[in-house]
Amino acid sequence: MYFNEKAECMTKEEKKVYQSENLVKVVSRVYNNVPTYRAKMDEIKLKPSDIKGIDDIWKLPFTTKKDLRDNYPFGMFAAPREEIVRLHASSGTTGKLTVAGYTKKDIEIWSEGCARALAAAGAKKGTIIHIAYGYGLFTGGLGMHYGAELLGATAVPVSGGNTPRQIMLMKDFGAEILCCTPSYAIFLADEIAKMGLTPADFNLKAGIFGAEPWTAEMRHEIERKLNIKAYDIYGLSEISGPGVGAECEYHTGSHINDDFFYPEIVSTDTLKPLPYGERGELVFTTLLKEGMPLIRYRARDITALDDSPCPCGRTGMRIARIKGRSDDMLIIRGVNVFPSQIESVLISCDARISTHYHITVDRVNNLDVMLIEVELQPDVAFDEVKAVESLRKKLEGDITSAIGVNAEVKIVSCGSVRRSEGKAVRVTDKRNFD
Ligand code: DLL
Repeated sequence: MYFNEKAECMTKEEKKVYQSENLVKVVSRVYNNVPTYRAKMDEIKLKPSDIKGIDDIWKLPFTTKKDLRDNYPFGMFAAPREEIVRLHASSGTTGKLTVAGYTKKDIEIWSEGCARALAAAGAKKGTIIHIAYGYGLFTGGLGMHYGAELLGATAVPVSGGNTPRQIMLMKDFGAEILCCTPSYAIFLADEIAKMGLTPADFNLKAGIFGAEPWTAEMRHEIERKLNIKAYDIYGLSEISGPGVGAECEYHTGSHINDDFFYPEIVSTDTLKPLPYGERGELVFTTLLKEGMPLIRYRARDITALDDSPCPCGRTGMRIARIKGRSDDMLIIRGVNVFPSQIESVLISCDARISTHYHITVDRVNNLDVMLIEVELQPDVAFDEVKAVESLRKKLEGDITSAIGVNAEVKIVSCGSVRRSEGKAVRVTDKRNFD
């Protein structure tokens, strides 16, 4: 089922014209309103009038998270401050967050992306949508919420946490579609089983899962345990949030809403565009956004593009399941975490703590767990058990409040964190997303 058949099934020719017209507009918008873009374009002597259509997109400079950080908080906005009706934010590489600002029209576009995803998973007017993505600065909850309302469905804004209450509400309200991270879906399914309930006690038909990488095996596990159809949804806050792309019933990859967000794949080495089918880094240009339009934003997600026809009739270019990232960002229980954020906490927490640390991420009982092993400074006595224990507790607390995810901290003796001769290897990720 489509939300907007005309847009979702535009012919390739129609789409090219539409994308070209909007690219020309957005380039002139950022050139005239965002000093960073003007400087980047002036530097390579590129004028907005050099961009005549979508085929010229490769001429434009890239945008990175660093640009957003350097312009924190509002320097990338291309609309007057008072036109911004919403702010969201996700983790940055340092203590500062990556900010996104939306005008009313941006919220409409984003909501439509989410409404398209919901409709593709079978939602329609009145469908009860249980939204267990977090509400707040994270885009998951509010994105799906606005999408559900735009569709005329019934949104249940449960947000994250309190699993027994989630299960009770899903059952009592007769939720038909579940929206949450795939790892939380498995956790929910296991808790449901522990409570002695079965899928027959629920009215669930489908789930829309994203915000973190997941595998075909996880899909099968969710589908089997909850007796639903599981759909992938992709997105990132810088570009809008969930609904940048989503799967249809054929599960042939996520259809990107490429009338809103133009995707490219570039080589991680040369940054040159790669042909369809080749794996590289995903790059997006927002074609319609007003608040914070981004040109050739490096999403850092590794995937490939597929423009072959899909039996569903949608013409949105598809991306293969995300296999990894070209930076060191980890996604732990749906929360983006950079090792550099953890390092900042270690440095600021207590002078007795060194910066020799190692992070191990694993999945235990279908939930992500993070262990941080850290050494004390060489001149600090390790044998005062009480002092070490209180330091450990303080670190755990500081990490939770800084990154929003619990970690187990282990204070280890000096020299026990493996040293590297080249770049320090800070992270071991034992989860397997292949
Ligand atoms: O995770 C938006 C979102 C919310 C998407 C709910 C889907 C559902 P950020 O917090 O900015 O935004 O994180 C964006 O998460 O660059 C990917 O690395 C990862 N990611 C998002 N969706 C998927 C997915 C939201 N379906 C970052 N598969 C992205 C794999 C995903 N990775």
